[in-house]
Amino acid sequence: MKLVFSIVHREDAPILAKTLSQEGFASTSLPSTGGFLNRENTTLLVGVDPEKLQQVLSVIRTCCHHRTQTVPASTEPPFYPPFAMETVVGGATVFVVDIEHFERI
Ligand code: 2BA
Repeated sequence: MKLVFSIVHREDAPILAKTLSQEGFASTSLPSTGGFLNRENTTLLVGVDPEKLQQVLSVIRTCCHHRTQTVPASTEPPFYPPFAMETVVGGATVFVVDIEHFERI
């Protein structure tokens, strides 16, 4: 089994979870926060058989979109620039790991 961690925009998370469910995939949504922008996002966990991994990735590609977000200006080093600027966020940041053991108890 594989475990897909997918960090997505909050606005994309509900339709992603719904579409995954409609296609027969279970998922768990966790509230999360990006370390750079310090904005809330959502991390979806999806346990999936290896042969269905590409189907899950395809759903993520379909449901998650790029957005341009403003990085606020700050005088506090080292994180933000001294002037506001824009950065592109998403569609999704995806990590796939091998699961050694899985069971439902
Ligand atoms: P944030 O950390 O808030 O990052 C939001 C966006 O800011 C990133 O979009 C990227 O375009 C930009 N960014 C991030 N760190 C930067 C830096 N040090 N300098 C300049 N620009 C920077 P995405 O790459 O699409 O990432 C979206 C969210 O996915 C991230 O939100 C974070 O929550 C997660 N993420 C991305 N890469 C990750 C990684 N290697 N490990 C863990 N989480 C990650």
